[in-house]
Parts: sequence; C-alpha cells; structure tokens
Amino acid sequence: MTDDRKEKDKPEDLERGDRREFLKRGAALAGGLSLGAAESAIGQAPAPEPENMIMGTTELGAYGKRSRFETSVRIPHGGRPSPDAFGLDFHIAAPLQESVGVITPSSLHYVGTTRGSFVPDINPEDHRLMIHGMVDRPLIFTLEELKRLPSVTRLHFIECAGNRSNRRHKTVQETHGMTSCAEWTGVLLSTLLNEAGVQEDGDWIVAEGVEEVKGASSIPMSKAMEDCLICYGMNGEAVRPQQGYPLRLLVPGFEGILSVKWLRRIKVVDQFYMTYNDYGHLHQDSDTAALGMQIGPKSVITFPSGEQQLPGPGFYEISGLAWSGGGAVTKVEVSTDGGRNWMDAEIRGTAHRMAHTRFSFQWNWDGNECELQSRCTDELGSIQPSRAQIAEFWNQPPDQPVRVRGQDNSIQPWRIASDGSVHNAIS
Ligand SMILES: Nc1nc2c(c(=O)[nH]1)N[C@H]1C(S)=C(S)[C@@H](COP(=O)(O)O)O[C@H]1N2
Ligand SMILES: [Mo]
Repeated sequence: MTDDRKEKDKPEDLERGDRREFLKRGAALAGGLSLGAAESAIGQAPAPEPENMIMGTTELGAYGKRSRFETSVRIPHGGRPSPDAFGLDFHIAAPLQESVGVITPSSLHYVGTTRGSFVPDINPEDHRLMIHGMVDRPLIFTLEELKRLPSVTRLHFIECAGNRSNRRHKTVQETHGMTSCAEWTGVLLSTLLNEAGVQEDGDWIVAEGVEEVKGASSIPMSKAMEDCLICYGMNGEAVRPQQGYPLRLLVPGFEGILSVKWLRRIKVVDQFYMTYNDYGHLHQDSDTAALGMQIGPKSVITFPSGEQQLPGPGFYEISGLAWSGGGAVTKVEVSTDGGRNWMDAEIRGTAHRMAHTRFSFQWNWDGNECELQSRCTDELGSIQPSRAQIAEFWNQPPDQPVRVRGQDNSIQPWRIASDGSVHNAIS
C-alpha cells in the first residue's frame, strides 16, 4: 500500500518541483516563455470524435506504425538517389533534426552500403556463421545455436566515415545524418573466438558479408576480443534487413564500414588484409590503419539546427547528441557566441560507452543574431576540435574553406539570424 502511494505521488511531486524550478528561472529571464498562455491551454484539447479514432485491431493491431502526423523520413546522402535507376540502395541519412532521446527508431536508422547494395533477403534457417582460419576448432553456427549462447544487450552508435559536414549542407540530416544509435543484442565475438581457440599469431580478423563485394573488413584481434558483438537483435526485435538481417557484426566506436552486415564468415588471420572495404587505409601500415578506425569525440546540436525556425526571442532548450569511439561522453559544452565562451550542458540520461548521448542547455534567446556550437569531451579526455583547429593542424591557408581530411568530428556551428531562421555557419 505505502509503496503504491509513493509510486503515485512521485511523478506529481517531480512535476511540481520542476515547474517551480522552471518558474523561478523563467522569472529570472527577461522576456522568457509566457507561461500564462501555456497554462490556460492545458486541458482544452478537444477529445477526438469517434470517426477520427483509429481502430487498433484492424489497422494497427498486427504491427504498429506511427501517427500520420509524424512525417520525418530518411533522405539519400551525398546527392545520390537511393534507390537509384537500378533499384540499388545507396547511403541514406537519418532525420536527426526530429530525434528525441538517444535511440534511433529502426525505421529511421541510417543505411550505409559500400557498393550500392541490394538488400539480401535471407532466410534465417538457411543462414550460417563460420569462424575459421587460425583457430584450433573451426566452427559453424546456425542462428538457433547462436541464440542459445550467453547474450549481451548494449546501446551503440554506428557512424559512417563519410559522415561529414560542409558549407553546402543545410540541415543536420545532411551534415550529420550518417550516424544512428540503437540497442543491439547478440553474442560477444570473444565468446565465439574463445570457443574456436585463436592461435598464437591470429592478430587480425577478416569479417565477410553475403554480397558480391563481401562487405569484408579487417579488424584487429584486440578489438575483436574487447567488445565486438554478433547481433541478431536491434531495438527489441530482429535486426532489420537493411541493417544486416539476420546477423551483423558490430564494432563499437569504429568506422561503420567495419560493422559487417549479413555476416557469414569470420576468418582469423595473421596480418591486416587489404579488402575492398579497406581501400581508405591503402597508404597506411596496419597499426596506423587500426588506430584510424576509431571515431573521435563528436557532437551536434539537433535543435535548433539548420532550416529550423525559432518563433521569436525567449526560452528554448538547446538539445543535441554527443558520442565518441573512445568510450563514454564525459562532458558537453555549448557556446552561444560562436565559440568564444563555453558553458557546460546537461547530460540527459546515462552516457553509455560508444553510444549517442543526449545533452541539453537552457537558453534564453535575446533575439540578436548569434552562433550556437557544441563540443564533446570523452572519457579519454579527448576534446572535439573546431574546424579552425583542424585547418591549423594540417597547415591549411587560413583564408580558404577548411578541408577536413579523414573522419570529420569537427564542431558544427549553427547561425541564428535575427528573424529566428537557423543556418549552417560553416564558411
Ligand atoms: N555486408 C555489408 N556490410 C556493411 C556494408 C555493406 O555495404 N555490406 N556497409 C558498411 C558501411 S559503409 C556502413 S557505414 C555501415 C552502416 O550500417 P547501417 O546500414 O546499419 O547503418 O555498415 C557497413 N557494413
Ligand atoms: Mo559507410
């Protein structure tokens, strides 16, 4: 009984507490949100007429879908149509501008394909995963067998190395939409490798998918043993076909290309193998290549972001996503004056390792033109660089547009014009 009461009282108390806090802040901020107007509207939404009700059992009963009033969708990335004239899927970007929390719904998860992939239609009963090469006991697993093994469930982002911002991009979907975060379930790769028995010189693995170019990637054994997952689950259901159904490799925090979809083979080898996917590392030795695979600390403000419109001066919650291949996000800072002054943002929820982390910052816009930026620090103490810092690092002439080489984890600036319109501020 007492417990029941507590449970019931809690949300209300919290709500009241928050509201009081909010009112205090609101009073302190000249020109803050007009609470009176908001208050009088509460409870006045008309109840829907019966003919406007969706009959759950018929339309939504078997597999739910979102409200018809929610319209955000994925878009082709990099100006290439997807699907193209041949029906091939290319990179498509997630609508981060509409995102809340940290999970990307599976339907909106970005899609990366190395070669304009068809999406294989795999019957899980026919699918096998082979572990072979420099192991004592080569193994072949069915899906059923994998699901009998100890499982883990973890939040992880994936990001394509091609997720880069430039001044032509208008929205955050264009600048940053090639990353997403999901709850992944599967078996630790180390469980399978230990079962197979990795031999002395087995320093690398090559992972392979089912398509003609294999989607193969070389991954260092240390990473394979540390935290790589063989996933069959995503956001509470089976991995979606575009994400690798029925089985995908997940290499947390490393370039997305290594997270091989439609995974069918892992070969333990003694060196870095140059696969189709590894062309980006062509000029590097294997140690450098392995290091270059890890994604640096990165963040972006999703609200307000490019092409959004602020209705006028007053209170706003700046909101965004931060992540790092180096572990958990430990700090996010926000600047409202183009990077001169930085203030700590609040981290919303738990900062999981190699996962999108939601941050927010309470802001009162005075109506003057300004520039918003966010900056991420991860558990290694690495700090997200500005584009100017990157230019300086590469000795680029200061009067020319910055060219980011390799992965782009540069700070994204958004300019708020005095009419409330929001623009990409990369010059
Ligand atoms: N088999 C296979 N795996 C693949 C690819 C592919 O084309 N084939 N694309 C890679 C690339 S380039 C990226 S960025 C990620 C994208 O994962 P997602 O489509 O689930 O977002 O998958 C990687 N795994
Ligand atoms: Mo990618």
